[in-house]
This record gives sequence, structure tokens and C-alpha cells, in this order.
Amino acid sequence: MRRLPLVMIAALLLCVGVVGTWAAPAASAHSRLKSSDPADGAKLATAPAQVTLTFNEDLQSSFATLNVVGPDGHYWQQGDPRVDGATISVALRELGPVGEYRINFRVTSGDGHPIEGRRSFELTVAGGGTPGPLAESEQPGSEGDGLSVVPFLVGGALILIVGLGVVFWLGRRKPGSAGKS
Ligand SMILES: [Cu+2]
Repeated sequence: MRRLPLVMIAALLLCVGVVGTWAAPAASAHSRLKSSDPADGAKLATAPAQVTLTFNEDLQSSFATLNVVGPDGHYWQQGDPRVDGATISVALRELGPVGEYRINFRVTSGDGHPIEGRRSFELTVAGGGTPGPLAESEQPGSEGDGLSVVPFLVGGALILIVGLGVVFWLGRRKPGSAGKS
């Protein structure tokens, strides 16, 4: 009866492999950006005093980044961002040139996964503010959801392959050869 445990292990590996592969999309359902103030794409004649992003669940307060880059390529936020529960906000300077102001964020969701992305608003009437420093090279505006799924997919696929290999190996064993360790 040495076969039974091996078959069970193979079945277990198969199960874990299948579950790991199929559960991967669900595992990426971590914190999402629900809304921004100003709203994405808003056209504003008056500069807002601050930018606030609201997520669907509480954020971790460490390593949060939130900045606003104007049409001139300079930063227009003032001071450091503040995380409060599910929201992150940063104060703005009095704004300057007319055009698109990009809101770049990178936060850590409650489950420890980083989320990043971009929103923007448009200033339609120029203000008299002075810009902050020239912005560092901007990150692409992806939400970064895809990357965190990869380990699950790779792990699931590997386990699936190993499980199939064990099943195949067991199937090839001749009945008479069983019992030799
Ligand atoms: Cu997550």
C-alpha cells in the first residue's frame, strides 16, 4: 500500500496547482482607487487647495507618495502627503500656468501590495503661484495590478506541472515494481 500516499500527494499537488492558477485574478483584488478630488479630468477655473484620493479600504501609512506635476513639468504640491484611513491627501501651492496637472500616486494597500497610478485635472484660468522643484522623471500611469499576479501564476503553473509529472510517473510504473523504495 505504498502507492496510496503518492497518489494522494499527486492529487493534492494537482489541486493546489489548479487553485493557484485559477485564484490568481482574485488575489489581485486589493485596494482600489475609488475617487479623486478634484475628479479625474475635471476642468477647474479656480485652483483647489489640496488633492485627496479615496480608496476602497484603509491604506498603510508608510511609503506613500502623492505629487502633482503641472504643465510646466514642475511639482505643485506643498509638503508631504498625509494618509488617513482610506484617503491620502496633499496640499497644493497656489497654481500657475493653464493646462493639465497630473496627480501621481503610489500607496501600500492594507494587504501590503503597492498600488500606483495617475489622475489629472485641467486648470483653465492661470494662477499667480510659483512652482516647486522640477519633477523627477514621471512613472508611467499604470495601476500596477498585473505585476503582483505573476508570482501566483508562475507558482501555480509549476505546481501543476510537477503534479502532472508525478501522475504520469505513477501511471508508467509497472505493478510488479511497486514496493522497492
Ligand atoms: Cu493586494
